[in-house]
Amino acid sequence: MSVVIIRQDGKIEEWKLALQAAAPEVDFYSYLQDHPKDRIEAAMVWKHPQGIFKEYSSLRYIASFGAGVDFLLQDPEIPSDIKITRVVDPVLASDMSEYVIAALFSFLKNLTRYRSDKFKGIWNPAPYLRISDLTVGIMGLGALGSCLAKDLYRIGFKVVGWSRSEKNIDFMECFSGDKQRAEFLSKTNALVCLLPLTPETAHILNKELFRQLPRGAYIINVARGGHLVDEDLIDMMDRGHLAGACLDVYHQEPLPEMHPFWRHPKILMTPHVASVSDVQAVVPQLLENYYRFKKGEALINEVSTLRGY
Ligand code: NDP
Ligand code: OXD
Repeated sequence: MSVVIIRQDGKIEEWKLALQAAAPEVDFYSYLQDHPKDRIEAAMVWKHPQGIFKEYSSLRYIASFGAGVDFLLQDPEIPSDIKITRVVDPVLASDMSEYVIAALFSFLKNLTRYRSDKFKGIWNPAPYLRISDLTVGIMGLGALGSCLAKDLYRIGFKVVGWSRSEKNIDFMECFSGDKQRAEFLSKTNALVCLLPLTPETAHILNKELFRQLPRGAYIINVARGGHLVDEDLIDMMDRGHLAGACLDVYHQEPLPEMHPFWRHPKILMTPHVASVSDVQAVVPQLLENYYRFKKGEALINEVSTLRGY
């Protein structure tokens, strides 16, 4: 069997070398090189060029190089019988926790504000918050959200969580479904979005939701840009209802130069780097699925195309 690697971020060679070294008997091709397209049965992919899968008539499964699969499920040209897998990895989860913890401390201690004051030569001490002042609300208690909840609890944060199905986690209060969302939000001072992007969760971070948070709440969106209504965030920060936001993901990436987020003083921004799949950590599970596929066994970390994640 031959595998094609498709990604447009200049990282194909790094992944190809690691995969080839770990499985010398398999033929791995970059989609940019000449390759026998009719023999390709598996594709390992991160944000593909639209329409590319039509070229692979023998394709049987697609592995996302990341945790998210929204870019695959949004592609109407992928036949419904193609299996799709994603990354579930403890390194990815702990990297995400570390990022969110950094963002929370930056909020508690006004670091975004002091950084911008520094460039203006302003000396302006402001009151700060403590861990005990915050309840962190996590939307999405899956592989990443549940790891974050544990890490925050260990540090001493109060944590609440919201998911689609009911959860029972001993150290935190859990809410589920649309009916319990308002109660979850009313208890949350720092909201972390770790939901998959699906038709149900698109634009979920909007004015109506922000109004249900206590005044002065902080938003951390590390899931997908499509969860957020950008103008609503700006409006609610400018009115003083929200204290600020840390954003890692955007509707369009890279974020267009003229987008108001770039210059907004209450927004801390990073370029989709909260948690990046680590080659050494992830190669074994990509190969595990390759061997399972060869043996006709069920794949691990397969997503439900019906559920959308
Ligand atoms: P999981 O699929 O493991 O978890 C998803 C969670 O969201 C589950 O708890 C699920 O509920 C919940 N959920 C899904 N739909 C709804 C809904 N309609 N209402 C309420 N809750 C819902 O995903 P991961 O934790 O692995 O990843 C989450 C997302 O993080 C990824 O999809 C990706 O977009 C993003 N990500 C971002 C990165 C970055 O660098 N910025 C890096 C890696 C991932 P239930 O438990 O009931 O199924
Ligand atoms: C992912 C991501 O989904 O990096 O893994 O966003």
